[in-house]
Amino acid sequence: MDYFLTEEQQMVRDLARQIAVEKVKPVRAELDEREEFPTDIMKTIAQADLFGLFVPEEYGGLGKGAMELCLAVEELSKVCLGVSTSYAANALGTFPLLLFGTETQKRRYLPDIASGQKLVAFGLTEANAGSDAGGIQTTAIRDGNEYVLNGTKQWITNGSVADIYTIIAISDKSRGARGASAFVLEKGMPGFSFGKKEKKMGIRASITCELVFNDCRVAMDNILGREGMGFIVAMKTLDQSRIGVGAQGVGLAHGALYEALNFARTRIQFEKPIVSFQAIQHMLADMAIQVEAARALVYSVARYMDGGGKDITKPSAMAKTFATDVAMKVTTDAVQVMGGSGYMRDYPVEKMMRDAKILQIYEGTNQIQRNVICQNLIKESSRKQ
Ligand code: COS
Repeated sequence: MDYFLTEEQQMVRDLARQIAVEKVKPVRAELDEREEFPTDIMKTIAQADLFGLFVPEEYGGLGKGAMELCLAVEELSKVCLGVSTSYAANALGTFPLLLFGTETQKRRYLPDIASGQKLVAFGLTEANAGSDAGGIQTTAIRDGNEYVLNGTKQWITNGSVADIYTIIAISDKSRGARGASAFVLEKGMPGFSFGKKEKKMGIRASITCELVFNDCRVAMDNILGREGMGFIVAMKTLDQSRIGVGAQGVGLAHGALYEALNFARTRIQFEKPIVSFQAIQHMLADMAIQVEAARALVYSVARYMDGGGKDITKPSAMAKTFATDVAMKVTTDAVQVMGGSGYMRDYPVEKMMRDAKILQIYEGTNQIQRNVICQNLIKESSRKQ
């Protein structure tokens, strides 16, 4: 398939592909085994300017859009979802600044993000606020010209390795989710520390940990948007970032398909390569159809977003849901095609299958995405009548 990428988009894709193949592939199994954050790979990505892809030029970035970010994420995901998560979480953490930051906040934080000198993390989830994002209990109580933060954020990607954090906390308890506000924080602020580091099923080259706030004082200047806008900041951030999760699904599924295909061409059973058996051929054909369908949807939504498409909530939820369900199915089928070998750690598909599961969970479970999609369908149809 030719998706008619521009010359610049092809360059972004080729650069990310080169990093994935030359730097990530040789160490992915070791990073997974040791649950190690890919510090050196992040430096290589920074040198290639890929952290600046989604940052406007006036703040030191390359000023590109969702399509370019998806291409970079897809290439990294073909090889290692843990590395691609460590990279893509920066975009998630940066969107609140891009969408709601003041000029001063943007000038202060974005150049270091664009250069990759500082990593970013987004803190919304808590022990009692996962799918029910409005149920957050971390508080940000106004005291003079400051807010005092107390509470714990859970399962935060890039927690502890990031320098900049965009955090959602409740500043007015009486208003529930509508009393939430968003803040930008920095590592090292008094009262801000890191808690439990999680041990995960997959994406083990990505760090996930708690953020703990204990009377952490944050200046009023660090609020993003206005007081009370925190829930909207979070929802609009997720609208932007979910397409990147879709791109992760496309890349991961593509990677698993080609691992299975290459294996099937050389594995001999009944004196023939197993790829000559129709049972295997049909599985591979179905995997290829799903990968291409997911890619077509993700690219078309990314182009809609870059073209100034107004309501991105439903399309980005659709792309995330479809592509990540495809990733789970295709990685599972890749293990099946490869049989006993697929189940062993000597081959990468068992890791790919473990990695795929998180895509159906993070940045909103696929059940929540379906709720969002249908609520928007209902809204649209009532508008048309
Ligand atoms: N853009 C702008 N505004 C939005 C919005 C969006 N995408 N989604 C919701 N809102 C607004 C609503 O319009 C509503 O505004 P009003 O108060 O003016 O009516 C407000 O936000 C509350 O919306 P809603 O009533 O739909 O909120 P719910 O508490 O029912 O929850 C879901 C909505 C479930 C969709 C939300 O909690 C969610 O996205 N959950 C998943 C969270 C998630 O992705 N977690 C992953 C952690 S980050 S890795």
